[in-house]
Amino acid sequence: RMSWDAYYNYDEINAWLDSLAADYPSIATVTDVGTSYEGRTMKLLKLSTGQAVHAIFTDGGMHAREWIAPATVTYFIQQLVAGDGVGLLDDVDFYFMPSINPDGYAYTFTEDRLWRKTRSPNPGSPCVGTDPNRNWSFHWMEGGASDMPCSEIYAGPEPFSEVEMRVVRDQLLVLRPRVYLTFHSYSQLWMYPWGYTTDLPDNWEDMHSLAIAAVAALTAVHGTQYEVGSSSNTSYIAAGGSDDWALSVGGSEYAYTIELRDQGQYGFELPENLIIPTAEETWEGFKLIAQFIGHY
Ligand code: 0X9
Ligand code: ZN
Repeated sequence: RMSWDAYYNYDEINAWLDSLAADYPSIATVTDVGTSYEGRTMKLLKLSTGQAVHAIFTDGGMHAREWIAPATVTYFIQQLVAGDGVGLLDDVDFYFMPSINPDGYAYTFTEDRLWRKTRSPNPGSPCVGTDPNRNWSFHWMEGGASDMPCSEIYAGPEPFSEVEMRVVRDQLLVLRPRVYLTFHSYSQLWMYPWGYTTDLPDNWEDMHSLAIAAVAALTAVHGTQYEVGSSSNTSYIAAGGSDDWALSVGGSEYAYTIELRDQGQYGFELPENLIIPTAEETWEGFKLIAQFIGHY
């Protein structure tokens, strides 16, 4: 029903998630876990055989215009239910939320293709929206974030002001996944914390070496090059990101922000014929992480 030769809107993604629970009842469970500011239902998909010890939580679409992220995350889901995971589901429970900024994502289909933020109004300002990846509480507003509502990196009036990020946070607090993956675009970067400082986390070497292995698997598919490093060292300081929160407050052992294709030729407007090449190479990196977690 989804074909990955086109981008799908929010309602289509939600309908597809529901269809998985019906088509694969022995492994797929879909739960409504919240409602966006404008009233859209947010769904969590769990893929599990009931045997696994470890969990990987994967989200996409935090930034509305980064369409390749939900497309890639839904491709992972398709591969897993279609059996390309070969044994992966026995070792790892997978949790997916492919499009965690529903109002922003919908807005990019109807009003403004390059919208980034949420769609909640800012009292006293004509500008709408908060940057969801500046809105998490760990070292909130300490760098690379703005307190001005018209900014593209507006952190919000307080941590977790955005209901959509509270919904994701609350799932992470319950599930406490060993691995947290958040898919963005673009730049071809496989990044780990911290974003709020150029200091490195205690276990950065483990995160670094696993990322190197994932990128090697990715690159082997089509030759696409990725850079690996902490987000502040590979790109810029930005506090209030979900990855920093997941590694610290959320208790995940591995937290990655992956910036998918490309390197700026098309940027956020990656053509539909590049969805499959992007998704299939990233799937190899994703699988490597899952296999590692399943065995160690
Ligand atoms: O700035 C961001 O939120 C991410 N880049 S994007 O172009 N997709 O907007 C990078 C976030 C990296 N992680 C942290 N800074 N914590
Ligand atoms: Zn982003």
